Amino acid sequence: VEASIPEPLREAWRKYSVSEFGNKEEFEKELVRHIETTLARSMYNCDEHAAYSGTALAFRDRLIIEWNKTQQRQTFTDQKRVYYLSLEFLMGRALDNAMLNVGMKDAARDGLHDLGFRVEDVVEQEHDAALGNGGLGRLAACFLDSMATLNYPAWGYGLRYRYGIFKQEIVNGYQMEVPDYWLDNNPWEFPRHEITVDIQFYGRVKNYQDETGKIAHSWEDGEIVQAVAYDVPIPGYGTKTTNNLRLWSSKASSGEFDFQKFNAGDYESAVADQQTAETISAVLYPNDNLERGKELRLKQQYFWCAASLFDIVRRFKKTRRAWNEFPDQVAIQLNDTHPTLAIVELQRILLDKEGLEWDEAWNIVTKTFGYTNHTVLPEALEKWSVPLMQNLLPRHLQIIYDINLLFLQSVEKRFPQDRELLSRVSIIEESHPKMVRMAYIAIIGSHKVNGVAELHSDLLKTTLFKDFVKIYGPDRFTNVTNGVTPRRWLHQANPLLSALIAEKLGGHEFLTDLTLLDKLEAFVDDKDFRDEWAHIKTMNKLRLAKFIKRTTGHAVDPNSLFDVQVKRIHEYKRQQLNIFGVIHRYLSIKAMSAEEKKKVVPRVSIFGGKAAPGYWMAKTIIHLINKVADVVNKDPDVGNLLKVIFIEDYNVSKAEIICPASDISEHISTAGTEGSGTSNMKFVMNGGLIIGTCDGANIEITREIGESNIFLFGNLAEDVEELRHRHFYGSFKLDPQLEKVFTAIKGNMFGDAADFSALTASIEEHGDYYLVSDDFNSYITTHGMVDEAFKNKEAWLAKSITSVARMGFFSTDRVINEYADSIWNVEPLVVKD
Ligand code: GPK
Repeated sequence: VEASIPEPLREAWRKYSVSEFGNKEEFEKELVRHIETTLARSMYNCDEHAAYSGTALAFRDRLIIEWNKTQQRQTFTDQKRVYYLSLEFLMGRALDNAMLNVGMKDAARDGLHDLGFRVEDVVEQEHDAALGNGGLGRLAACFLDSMATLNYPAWGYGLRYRYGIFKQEIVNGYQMEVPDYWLDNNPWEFPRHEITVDIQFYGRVKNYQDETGKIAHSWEDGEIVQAVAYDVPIPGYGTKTTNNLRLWSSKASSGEFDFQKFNAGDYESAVADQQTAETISAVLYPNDNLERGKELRLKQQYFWCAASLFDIVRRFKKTRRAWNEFPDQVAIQLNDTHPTLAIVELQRILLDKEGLEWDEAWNIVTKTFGYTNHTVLPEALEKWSVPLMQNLLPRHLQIIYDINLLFLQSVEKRFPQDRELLSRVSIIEESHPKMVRMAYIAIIGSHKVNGVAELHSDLLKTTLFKDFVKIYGPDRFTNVTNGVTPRRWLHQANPLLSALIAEKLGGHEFLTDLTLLDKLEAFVDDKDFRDEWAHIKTMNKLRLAKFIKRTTGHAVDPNSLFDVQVKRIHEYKRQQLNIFGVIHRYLSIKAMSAEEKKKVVPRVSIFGGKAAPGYWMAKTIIHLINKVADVVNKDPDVGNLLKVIFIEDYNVSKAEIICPASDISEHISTAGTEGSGTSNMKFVMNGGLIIGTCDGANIEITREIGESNIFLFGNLAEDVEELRHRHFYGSFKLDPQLEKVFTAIKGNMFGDAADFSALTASIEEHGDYYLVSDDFNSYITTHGMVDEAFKNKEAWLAKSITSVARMGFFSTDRVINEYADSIWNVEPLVVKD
């Protein structure tokens, strides 16, 4: 059915086409209309949450109008589009971001004020959209913001989880997980019940001869689950472009399949099948940097890849172009290996559905895909068991075997007689059971593979993917160093600083060209400017102090040095090193005379982050932090010289309060383990200094801001292997300062020592894989330098201002332009009004 209205009838449409509110009064009118009709409330019955819903609905109307125009424009110009496939989009709240990106926050503030509300309180009513674990998911969210802001025709594709990342509660010092049911009254999604895709699982492959006598394959029987599209508008900053994030939700197929059971009177079992289907998009797997090979996870991956590919191919086919033009119209970026099946699925569609020859199809596939790797940690590399895949996706496994065969034959031709090489690069690992190595499919099926910071990309080339560099040459591998969006992480999170910078630079252009920050260096010695800078930091510390008081009951002094480590809890990120350092500091203070104590720089050590529910060591670290906090915070010998705070349920909206409030933040992973890190960038952008190892993007941050503006410590990546080897085959000697810390723990200073024995043993007895002991001395010494530096307020301020001025490189706008030029080959769609 043609859904487009014929030209003679379009006059009426044009006449009544909705328009956007453009000022305070029009906003108020829309707000009241939504509250009184959509929400069925009134001025006698309007709390902050209703004010939030009304405001969100008013803004969502604006977004969807621009969304429609953007989509029409993109369809009309028909240029190449980017599709960003990510299992995680850690969006956080949308309202404040929408107000700022659309440029109507002042109108909303004034309008809400007229009606009896404060915009800050209204914005806080929103539940975070937490469809991600950590850095990988937040990077995808920053990318969406930059792609829209830069006017790239770009869509995100993900899953609409009913439960996002769990909510963390701390009970008696232990992490407890509570489900995050977030979908009720979510104004930001538009269900598209008319956009559905049937997704097949299980079944078998039938081989047959087609008309030409060629052997063809079809995938038959099995089960069908339906994918339903939900669209989330993504507004760019200062542009009309509003892109789309399409999230798929699973539902039982309404095909004849199920009706058989209903008709047979088997109502209960039919409903049970329905629930099974809905389980696919029910929950985000809460692991970060870890893969666990669960069947449901593989189902999620295929469900999402197949629905997205169907959608992309459907859109392409409407243009009636020849298949070889597909890569000129479509670029698909794989956010980690999670969407690797998309490669196999496109090959299947082209072969089995569209009848292309293998080589022609494979050529299209490899030109279309790019793959981003985010970690070198072996436990994060995805492998799926062959029997599992055989059962769930029999045709895909066949295609994987064919890809592998052709690939190995080409390797064999170039490197004859190197059987070792062949078995090393085979997609199939010859273990029991055999395993499919997803990263290898992603490399072989893409034209570019990138890491996320220079060191990380170098390590990929020299270690994990070394053989592939030999086979394909170095050009297939590249680096695109991560960034963050300055709209959310400077403008939205730190309105005071953003306003001060705008005042000095004569406007907010720096938000879309972050390199303009370099103009701030001219003001480093300007007394008034410095005072204001310092004042803003204090205000932001006060805001955090209030938040801490409200949520933990602890009073912290904003004149103290705020030392922050917020990120997922992981042994490689080494929160244990931090808390051992805190214990060391505590013991030192307790041993001081009253006179000595006067010289101590008061500190607040702030922690936040979730542990994967099954990651015992990470949970033990959380437990230790909370137990240390209990003891330290009520010790009168210490008073305000040291406070330890664990912020529960760290998430995006809390990060927006925390990042602007740090004096120093910690990015202290074992050298060579952190892909990039992105919170390091957020903290420096907000005028905080950092202490860190020579790892991930810390190295490039140092290069940009200068060595004198960062506190680096610890062993280098190139020495890690040798050190680990020595721990095992030489003798292990615990660092003497760390030994004092362990003695305190073992003396039950922080509760039952048995609770922490696994943690101390991993270092003393099991080889200290993360080099906590090796780096401890350097870490403690460097914190001493931080204290000394903090005493010199003027010098500290100069470092803070200089660092911000030099952070221009770390905007995701730069990152997206690099992807667009070197991987996607797409151009922005410039909009004329
Ligand atoms: C990497 F492999 C993974 C993963 O499963 N989850 C995740 O958040 C992170 N990451 C890296 O650990 C960070 O270093 C990096 O900055 C981030 O991805 C974005 O690239």
